[in-house]
Amino acid sequence: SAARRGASRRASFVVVANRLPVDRVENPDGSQEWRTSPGGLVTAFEPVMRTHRGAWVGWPGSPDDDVEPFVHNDLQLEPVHLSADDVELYYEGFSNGTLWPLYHDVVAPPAYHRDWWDRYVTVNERFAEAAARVADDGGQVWIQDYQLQLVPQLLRQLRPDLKIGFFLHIPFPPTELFQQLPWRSQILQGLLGADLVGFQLPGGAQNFVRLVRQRFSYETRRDRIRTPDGRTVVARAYPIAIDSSSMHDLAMSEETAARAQEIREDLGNPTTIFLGVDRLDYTKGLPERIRAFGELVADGAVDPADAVFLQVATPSRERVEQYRILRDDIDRLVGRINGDTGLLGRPPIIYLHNSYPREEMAAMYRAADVMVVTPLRDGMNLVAKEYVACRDGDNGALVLSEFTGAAKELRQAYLVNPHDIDGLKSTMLAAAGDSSRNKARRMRIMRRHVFDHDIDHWAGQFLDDLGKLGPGSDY
Ligand code: ADQ
Repeated sequence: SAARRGASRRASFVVVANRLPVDRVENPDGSQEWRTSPGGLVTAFEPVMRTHRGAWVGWPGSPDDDVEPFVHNDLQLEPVHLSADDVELYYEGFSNGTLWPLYHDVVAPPAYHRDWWDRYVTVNERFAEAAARVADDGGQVWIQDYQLQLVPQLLRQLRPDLKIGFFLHIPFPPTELFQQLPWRSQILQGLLGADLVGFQLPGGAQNFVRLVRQRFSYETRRDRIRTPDGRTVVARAYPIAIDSSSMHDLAMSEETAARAQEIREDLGNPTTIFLGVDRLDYTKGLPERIRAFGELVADGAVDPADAVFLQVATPSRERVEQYRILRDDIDRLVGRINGDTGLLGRPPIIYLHNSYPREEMAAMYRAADVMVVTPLRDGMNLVAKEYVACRDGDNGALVLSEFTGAAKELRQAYLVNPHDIDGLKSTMLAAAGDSSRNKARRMRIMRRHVFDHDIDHWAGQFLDDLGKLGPGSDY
């Protein structure tokens, strides 16, 4: 069968990520098939996967599910099995209950449990073994994100011939916070197994190098670390990007234009549509943003007959306690504001707790006059870049938190401190009320940046650098 053939093939380029880039979908007749998941990573790797023989190692997405290796759209998929216990301890526990809040500046308290950590080690070993099986001699392996920080070292022990890259999608925290972690040395050693460790921002790379110097006294020079076994590890920033032109083309289609018009009408043709789009996560600053907008309406600074806030939130990590509490808080807050200040048929906040296809997202971006992106901490934030890519001409305005990676690139956004409710209020008003000339000037510069630095550029930079490092190089 195709699955068997897939299993015997070794690949010269391997991506290792918590999730495979496919979802299992059920057809109306009850049969099942795999469909490529929406999202940037698959598209980012597509050009590389086409020129190399590519494989992807990851979890298929449901616990206790035995899936054989298979080939999907020319990409070889290597499923890693996770039991219900693994999901609870490694994924919901250590990854999302310990690392996620710790790495996001402890905006929620991280929990430290030894059984979570033990399972994180076991599952990382499983991913490393799968990658070691599938990678061809001297191949390149690119490991993704905070769930798999031990894989670089584990894989190097199994396969010293490989070039190993790692990219962290979330912030790497200040050294003082990282030091809280009872397993700090193990995590640093895990990452040091890579030849190239990529971060969203130079600050993250610097934090990592400083920690390695402090804890292990390894020799470091700028972005390079010498390990005792004589290797060089490079730590550098690669700000992640989007597929800007395909996002733009989608937004400019006739269908999307018509749908954007329909959305405006459904919202009662207000003068100003404010839009928020986030995964429902406590790092995204949703309550602060909603409270600020509610106050603007209560103050009379914003007239609900004339303006609306559309907040779209994707359901996320719903089995983790902190996420359930957040969801209830937001439900209550939105209900309170709409109840107190809404007019008949004109609630000031429209809140949708749902996930939408790319076409619908593009139409919302196109319909929005002010995009409000105000996380308390965010590695990059792709929503900000997607909004800019969806502009038709130089209209629209982006309100952007200083504490996102994107704020380092999109300097012409209306930057804001998301903890400052008065600042949020005045910045949202300023963005909505600015002259079209000012808005156009800002948007033009941001558009140029988003188109010049797209996802191909991102993957290309990382893989070019990785190609120069590792076994056999004299870098
Ligand atoms: P996330 O925390 O998930 O990503 P973000 O970068 O904003 O955050 O990406 C979210 C993606 O989901 C966007 O592409 C967006 O369009 C989509 N999305 C959001 N809500 C949606 C909805 N209701 N329906 C459909 N799609 C929706 C992590 C890090 C970020 C980093 C990325 C990539 O936390 O900081 O930018 O990885 O590295």
